[in-house]
Amino acid sequence: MDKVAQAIVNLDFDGIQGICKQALDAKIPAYRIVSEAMAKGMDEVGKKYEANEYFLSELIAAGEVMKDGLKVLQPYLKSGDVKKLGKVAVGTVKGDLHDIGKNVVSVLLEAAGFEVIDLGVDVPAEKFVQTVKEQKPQIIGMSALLTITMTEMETTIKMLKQQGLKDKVKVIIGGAPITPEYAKKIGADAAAKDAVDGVNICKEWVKA
Ligand code: B1M
Repeated sequence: MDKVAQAIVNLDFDGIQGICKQALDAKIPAYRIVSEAMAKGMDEVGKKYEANEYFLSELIAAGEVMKDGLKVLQPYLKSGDVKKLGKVAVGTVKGDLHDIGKNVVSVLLEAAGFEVIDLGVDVPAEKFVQTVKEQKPQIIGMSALLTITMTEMETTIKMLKQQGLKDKVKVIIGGAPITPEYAKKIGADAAAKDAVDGVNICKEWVKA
C-alpha cells in the first residue's frame, strides 16, 4: 500500500501499474487500494504543492499516474451482474476542473453496485437539473475543490427547488472545502468527508 502511495508521489508512470498488480496479488482488495493508498498518495502530493515543493505540472502528472493505476484496478472493482442499487449522477461543479476525487467516488459507487452517470467536470446547475428530469437518478453527487466554486452547489439546489425536483432526489456534496455545516446551510442532504463515507451514505439512502 505504501508503494502505491509512493508511486503517485514520485510520479512513477512506469511503475504504477506493476505495483497495483503486486497489491492485487497480495490479496489487498482493489477498493482499499483506491480509497486508502491512492488517496494517501494524492494527499501527500497536495501537501507538497502547498509547501511549494511541487508545482502545477506535478499535480497534473500525479492525477494521470493515479488514472493509469485505476485502469488496472477497475476490473476488480466492478460489481458485475449484481442488481443495481440505484442511480447516482456525479459531477464536478461549474468552474471546477478537479476530477480525481470525483473519479474515486464514482469508481467506489460502481463497485458498491450503483449505476453511475458521470457528468464530468465544469458541470453547470442546468445540466444537473436536466439529468434529474431525463434520467431520474435517486441521488446527485456534486464535487467541488475550490472555495470559489462551492457556491455552485447552492445554485444547483436552488434550481432543483424552483423546478419542484428537490423532493425527488437526494443531494450529497463532497470535496476538500466541504463541511456538514455548509451542506446544511445550502440545503444539501449530506456532506461526505471522503469517498468511502459518501458511498456509505448513498447505500443508507437506497436502503431506507
Ligand atoms: Co488544484 N487546487 N487548482 N489542481 N489542487 C487545490 C484544490 C488547492 C487546495 C491547492 C492549494 O492551493 N493548496 C487550491 C484551492 C484553494 C481554494 O480554493 N481555497 C487549488 C487551486 C488554487 C487550483 C488552481 C486555481 C491553480 C491555478 O491554476 N493557479 C487550478 C484551478 C483549476 C479549476 O478547477 N478551474 C487548479 C488546478 C489543479 C490541477 C488541474 C493541476 C489538479 C487537478 C487534476 C485533476 O483533478 N484531474 C489539481 C490538484 C491535483 C489539486 C490538489 C493538490 C489535490 C486534489 C486532489 O485530487 N486530491 C488540491 C490540494 C489538496 O486538496 N490538498 C488542489 C485527491 C483527491 C482523492 O481528494 O479531491 O479531496 P479530493 O476528494 C476526496 C474527498 O474530498 C471526497 O472523496 C475523495 C476521496 O476520498 N470527495 C467526495 C470529493 N468529491 C466528492 C464527492 C462526493 C463524495 C466525496 O459525493 C459525490
